[in-house]
Amino acid sequence: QYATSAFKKPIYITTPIFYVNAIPHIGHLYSAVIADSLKRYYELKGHKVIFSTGTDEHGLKIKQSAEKSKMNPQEFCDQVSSKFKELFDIANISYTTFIRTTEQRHKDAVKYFWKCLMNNGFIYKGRYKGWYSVSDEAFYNTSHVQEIQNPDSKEKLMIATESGQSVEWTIEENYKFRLSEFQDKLKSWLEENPQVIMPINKFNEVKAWIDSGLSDLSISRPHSRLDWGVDVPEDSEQTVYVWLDALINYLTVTGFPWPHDDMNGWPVDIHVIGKDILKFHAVYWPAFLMAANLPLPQKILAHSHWTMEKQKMSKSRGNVVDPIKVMNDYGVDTIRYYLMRDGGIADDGDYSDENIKVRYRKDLAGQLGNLVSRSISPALNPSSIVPSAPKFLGEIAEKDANLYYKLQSLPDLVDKHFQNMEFGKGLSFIFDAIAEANKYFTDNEPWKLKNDKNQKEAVNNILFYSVETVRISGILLQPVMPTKMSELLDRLGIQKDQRTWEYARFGRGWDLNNNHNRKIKFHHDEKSVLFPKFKLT
Ligand code: ME8
Repeated sequence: QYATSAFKKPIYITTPIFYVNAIPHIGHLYSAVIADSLKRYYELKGHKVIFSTGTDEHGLKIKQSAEKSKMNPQEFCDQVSSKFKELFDIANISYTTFIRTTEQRHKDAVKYFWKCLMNNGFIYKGRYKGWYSVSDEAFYNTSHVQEIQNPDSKEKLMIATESGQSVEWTIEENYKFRLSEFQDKLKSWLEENPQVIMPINKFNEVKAWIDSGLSDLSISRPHSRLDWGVDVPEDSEQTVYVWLDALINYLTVTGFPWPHDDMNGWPVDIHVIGKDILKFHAVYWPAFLMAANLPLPQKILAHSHWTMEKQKMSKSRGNVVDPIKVMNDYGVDTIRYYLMRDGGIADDGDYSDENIKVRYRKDLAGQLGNLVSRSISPALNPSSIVPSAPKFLGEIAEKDANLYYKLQSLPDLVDKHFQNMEFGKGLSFIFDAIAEANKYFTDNEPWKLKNDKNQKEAVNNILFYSVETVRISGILLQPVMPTKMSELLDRLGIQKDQRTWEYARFGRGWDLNNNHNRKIKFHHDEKSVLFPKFKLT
């Protein structure tokens, strides 16, 4: 029913579009780094990729934030949106589109989509009586709110149980979407696509929501309450609900409504989102798309959150990490690596400066950096030429076997874990191989053999295995650490067109038959060490 077309469509990856009510923090960067790493990974595997990110600029929350800053909403949005762009540029987030919901092309797409839902009979005028949270921009049933004592005063306060945000009692006329009609269709969608929501604990949550029953959803708000948004077509008394508006960004990016048959990359292959917005993406969004007769996303990756000393990061607690500052302190690729290695996919990850330092000291400088220095060390290899490849095409010597088999299986292993969105695990296999190569180097003691002419081949063999580990790891780590790995592969003299995933296979990088090896261009002075020991001691 929702089959994709036969031609090879580009892979389409998205991040959430971020609210501009506050400046970006490390959690926002996390979603973007996951999506960017996936984008680069698919590119290395030869796909064309559309990668969108951007900012969510409508709604009461934004309007109120602008008022607090004494700015007009558009100027306020321009200012904060540019902060996200700046962050993503610094972090090397290689988006192909940065979408803002205040752009005209987006407003047009929202209106068109609304008309599709209307024409297909899924919208009616109704009345909403219930709770609304401005902070979540979400409607809540009475069964999803609770009364608490305000910690700052003695007053009672109503909050949404799920998010802990305050809610207010709301009675208003608005348009409703017939969500209740989609319960069975959503159920079969999940049954037929058991991998569509990852990880599995999030899939189960969605299933439970759907099983517990779905009521119709308000999808507009009276203009008198909300005027910062897109007008409902043919009814300027109503403004489109900010979540419907926001979700449509994913269509806008592809040029929806498509003027030709070509859907321009639609549907989305991977929506990267945080667990806080799972219901919007995995229940409401597929239902909206079904109602508009459009193909559904192939995968929704709902990652967990970063906490700080096990506490939720929040501005009021003052435990929010400034991503630009930490990239300044530790380096862009260090932070990208840390986020991907230790970030929570199924369970929350606890952010700690100490752990960043340990990752840097042990993995990046201690293992990878060390292996690079050893492999290209002028002391062992004064010619700076990649040593002759060993005759591994025949029999593998016993002392080489461990490392050889590790390297040989590494690309597929990493591939498997990236496909399963287990980035931390994928990365751990790469660093296991690097650690194995360091151990191999130490055990074989090439520095003891280097002056013995009869041992030249043995030394070359050790150096070859070390360089080959660096080359393979360098290729596989590119999605996560693009700048550092580009520098690393430059040092090894690996041509740009030989850095794709298929070149990560053992022995692929060198012209083995000709014995014609590449010149390593390296500068082995302290200043150009890949992961210098500086400041992090
Ligand atoms: O929800 N840890 O925008 P938003 C990890 N505009 N990721 C986190 C995080 C944390 N502590 N905090 C936030 C919105 N995130 C809507 C989205 S999409 C059509 C509209 C990430 O600015 C995570 O991806 O509140 C979360 O889903 C997103 O930021 C929420 O960003």
